[in-house]
Amino acid sequence: MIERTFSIVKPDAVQRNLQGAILKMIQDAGLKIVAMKMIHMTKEQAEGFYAVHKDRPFFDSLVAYMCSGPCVVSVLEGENAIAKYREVMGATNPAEAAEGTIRKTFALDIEKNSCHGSDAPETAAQEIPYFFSQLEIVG
Ligand code: RTP
Ligand code: MG
Repeated sequence: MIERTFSIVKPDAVQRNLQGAILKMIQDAGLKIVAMKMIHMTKEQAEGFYAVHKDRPFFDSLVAYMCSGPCVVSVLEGENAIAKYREVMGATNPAEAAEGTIRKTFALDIEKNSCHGSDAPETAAQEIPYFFSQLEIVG
């Protein structure tokens, strides 16, 4: 089944000039980039994006981090893209991430973990239009 998922190369990775290396890992896994841009999130955008976590103790820190510098947001397409990209990213905590994953290779800690990927079809369906209009996604 061909799916689309939403991806963020997070500020810690862009700040270290790793967006090319991370996008290469994504592409090497067979995922196709069908939309992409750089953004510097406002506090309101980050709060809205991570609203599901608003009652978590790490919420304020997470929002501040996501606004701390630019990100690369993209839409990825491919066979089982959602699960496949979660696999390429590795576990949230880099200490628990498998060898060869983005987070094992590049993440700094459980918060500054270099990438985001949608966790389910319903999440992807919300997250993609949060940052991209239909016109910005190529066929
Ligand atoms: P993401 O949503 O960014 O793809 O990451 P995820 O599903 O693997 O992790 P999630 O539980 O949704 O958490 C969202 C992001 O919040 C930060 N976080 N900090 N300090 C902490 O204990 C903690 N836990 C999570 C991470 O940046 C995580 O990716
Ligand atoms: Mg998540």
